[in-house]
Amino acid sequence: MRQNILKMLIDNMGEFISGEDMSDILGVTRAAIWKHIEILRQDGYVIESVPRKGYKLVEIPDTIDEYVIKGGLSTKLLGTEILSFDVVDSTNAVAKEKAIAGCREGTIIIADKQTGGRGRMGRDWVSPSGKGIWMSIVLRPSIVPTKAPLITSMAAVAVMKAIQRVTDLNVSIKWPNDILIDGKKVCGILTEMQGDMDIIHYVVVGIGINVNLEETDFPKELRDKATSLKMELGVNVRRVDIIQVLLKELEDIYLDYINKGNSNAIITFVKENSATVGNRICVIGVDTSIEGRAIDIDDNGALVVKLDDGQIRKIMSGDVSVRGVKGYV
Ligand code: BT5
Repeated sequence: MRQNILKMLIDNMGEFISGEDMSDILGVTRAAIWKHIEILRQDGYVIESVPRKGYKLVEIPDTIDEYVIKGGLSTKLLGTEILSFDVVDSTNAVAKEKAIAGCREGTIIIADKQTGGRGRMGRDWVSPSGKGIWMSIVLRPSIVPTKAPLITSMAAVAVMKAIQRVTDLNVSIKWPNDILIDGKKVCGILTEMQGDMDIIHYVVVGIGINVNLEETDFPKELRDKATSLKMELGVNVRRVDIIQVLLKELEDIYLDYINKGNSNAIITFVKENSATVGNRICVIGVDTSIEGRAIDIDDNGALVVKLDDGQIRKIMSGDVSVRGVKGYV
């Protein structure tokens, strides 16, 4: 019921709706409406009430909460189920448990803080409370595992579009899983997959976005490599706004690909906004490392590199350093 009341308030944000209309439409007493409004106020919603006019939603809190996120969400698949936590070890770890237990596609695990946030190859991911988006999405795409890198690209495109739409900041994608502002990392994506040779059982897409972190939230060794939206803009950004736009963007891109099987739009976008393609790079893989020029991204989302001796290599994953003014960064 609270979700329905909230939806009505959000749909009419800034305007009054009478308690009588709400109780007629929702089929509950005006006293019940009032009780739910009180609880919403305790949760941080600013709701004005004026006799004979009704209730007016003035401000939505920026809490990581299922009700708040669902409040303005216009997706059909992503976020139908949202599990929100104050603290977890890693949202990817929780998402994997849920995926194995059979949760539905599109389930979101999101936390205000992670105590064991992870990057690739077990690296740490800084995830303090109240300042970032630490979120994992469970997908069950019917695609072959070789296409899995595309899922990371889809997430990168969605993050980039959401940041641009909400903040107007200039962002770029560093293949395969970083979003940069002015060469500094503002978002990392950790895609983990479970499947057989020819079928994917589930994919967990973990997205970490530094929204309102301050320089002092990062350990010293990261301060010249990492940034946040707030550090770039000088003002706080609402996490919930980014989450809602991001989920809608990702859903549109994902469903379009699943329905049509065509990755052109995704790849073109990644290439056009790439901090990698066209540059001299160094890729450190699990057991090899190569240097050359990144020349393309193929249909599966793999990076195409031209080595100095003219050989062409396709890289599915790895750590890429892009040659910049300070050497490779
Ligand atoms: C990544 O790994 O960039 C993937 C990060 C994914 C984080 C999300 S948060 C939600 C979900 N749950 C999880 O547990 N993880 C996912 P990688 O490319 O390996 O980069 C990791 C490196 O980035 C670290 O070794 C640091 O150098 C740097 N780093 C750590 N925390 C950072 C932060 N908050 N912002 C920018 N850089 C960071």
